[in-house]
Amino acid sequence: ISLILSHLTLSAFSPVPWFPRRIQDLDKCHHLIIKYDPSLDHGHPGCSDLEYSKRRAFFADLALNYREREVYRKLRSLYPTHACTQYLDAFQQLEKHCGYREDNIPQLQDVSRFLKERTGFQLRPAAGQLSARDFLASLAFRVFQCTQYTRHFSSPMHSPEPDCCHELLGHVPMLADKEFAQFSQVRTFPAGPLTSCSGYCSYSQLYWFTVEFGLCKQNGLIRAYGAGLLSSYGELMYALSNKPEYKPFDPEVTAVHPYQDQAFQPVYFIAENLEDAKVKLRSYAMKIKKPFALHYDPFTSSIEVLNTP
Ligand code: NLE
Ligand code: FE2
Repeated sequence: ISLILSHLTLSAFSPVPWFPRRIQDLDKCHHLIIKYDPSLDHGHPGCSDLEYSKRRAFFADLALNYREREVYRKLRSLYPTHACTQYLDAFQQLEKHCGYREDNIPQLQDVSRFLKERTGFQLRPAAGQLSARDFLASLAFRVFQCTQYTRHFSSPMHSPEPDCCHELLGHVPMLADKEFAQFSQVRTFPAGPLTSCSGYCSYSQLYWFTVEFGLCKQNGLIRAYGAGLLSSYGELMYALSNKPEYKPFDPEVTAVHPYQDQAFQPVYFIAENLEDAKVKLRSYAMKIKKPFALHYDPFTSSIEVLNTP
């Protein structure tokens, strides 16, 4: 009904009502007739069969999620002008070797194998959005915890929470870059999540304004390297539109800048380049007093505590 109404409203202003003109427009032709749905039609033979209804709902979800290709297609068209070169290089590799395609959602295990070979990062399925502490602690082991569900189909261009589009299109390509992988690992950040609350809090903010929403300069232009931007068509365009406020990336300032995760960011921090951001973070980390030092042993994948009192 809503589709018919919106067509009628539109046709009051324009002589030609909306109808699908390109095959991709069929993503918008998804309105259902539900009068024979088993949950509503009491004469339906499967009306009281819960298993049957569940199975139908499962397939209905699959059909609706078929629209995810819209997220991929739109973002991909923006990357050449909005994403940093590290991202573009890795994305090309992922399309070549890892099943990144409009009509395919790659398997976590295949992507994890790909990353492991390049930067030692591994993906691990998470049941949902994790606490900042658990999520950040995983990075110390070069393990990236990934959500498995997809965003609601009614809002493909922005999601306030992570979903598999965000992990696969936002984070994975950047994690395939050696330098960025180092940057993401907890050891390069101040104090690390395990040492003290103040260290932990500033770590969240630094992570948020770099790994999630960071911008950097490249050949005199501003480009995105933050995953929250690279997985949101709406915010990626907004972030490079000159409408938001921009500040130079400076760990001292960024670490105390409040952040919100409800809507587009009002402020973005611009790094001179990724190398510079890493160097600045390191020297900021050196200045923070830590009650003990940590050492990560890559051979045993374990963290050792050094110099305990
Ligand atoms: N806003 C991002 C997106 O739409 O993909 C997700 C951000 C998660 C921190
Ligand atoms: Fe994220």
